[in-house]
Amino acid sequence: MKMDVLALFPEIIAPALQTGILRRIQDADRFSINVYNLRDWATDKHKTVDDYPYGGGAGMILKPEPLFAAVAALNTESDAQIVYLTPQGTPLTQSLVEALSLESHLILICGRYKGIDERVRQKIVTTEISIGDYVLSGGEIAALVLIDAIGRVLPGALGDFESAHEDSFSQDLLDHPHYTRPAEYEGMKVPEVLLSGHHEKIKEWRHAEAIKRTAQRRPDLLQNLELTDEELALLQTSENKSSC
Ligand code: 6GU
Repeated sequence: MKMDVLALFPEIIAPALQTGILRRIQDADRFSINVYNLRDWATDKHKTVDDYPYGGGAGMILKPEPLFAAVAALNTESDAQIVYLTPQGTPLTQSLVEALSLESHLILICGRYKGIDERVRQKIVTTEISIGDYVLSGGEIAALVLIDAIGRVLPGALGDFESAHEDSFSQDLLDHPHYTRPAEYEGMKVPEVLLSGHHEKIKEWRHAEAIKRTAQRRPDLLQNLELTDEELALLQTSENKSSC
């Protein structure tokens, strides 16, 4: 996967790329990422990248020329998906992350101010993505969220291939509780089943806890699932318990 990022504040993004999994997959040549300052494609001596909105109003708009020039310079194979990070985009989900992780080349455009000239969207942007229903001061942090989420599902990112597919959301359920030593801490005990060594029972317990937790915290997620009779019975029991 090759990724190019266009930003007005590349320094927000660059340091995070030198840490953890993102560092490791770049070193392993699984992921090649470059962050560019959009000002490098400004054409005047003041390096102007924004201008006033036609029709008036508050806030500045990113000019079309630097964005068109930057994307033309970076999309050398003409095969890149051009992703614009904006609160108006498609909400980011794990399945969108996985779909994007299969692309060979992504160019991310981080907005600032009031956004970008509409003609850039019409002509070159292929995907618009939002990371949630709140407003950030710019797209850089959203880009970093997307980069991190994609990076960790790339082949070779996780030591244990399974762990990416076992975690929260990969099966549309929240994660089950986790415990480590000691087996008892200030009177609070680790559930017996986890100490039993009985792998089948542990798996069942974890699945049951994941279902209960999802029902309590994110019932909306369960609506996309077809629950088995056993799972439904489990929810019935835990509803009765929590209403006592
Ligand atoms: Cl992608 N950009 C900005 N500026 N704010 C956001 C966002 C993106 N996603 C959620 N809020």
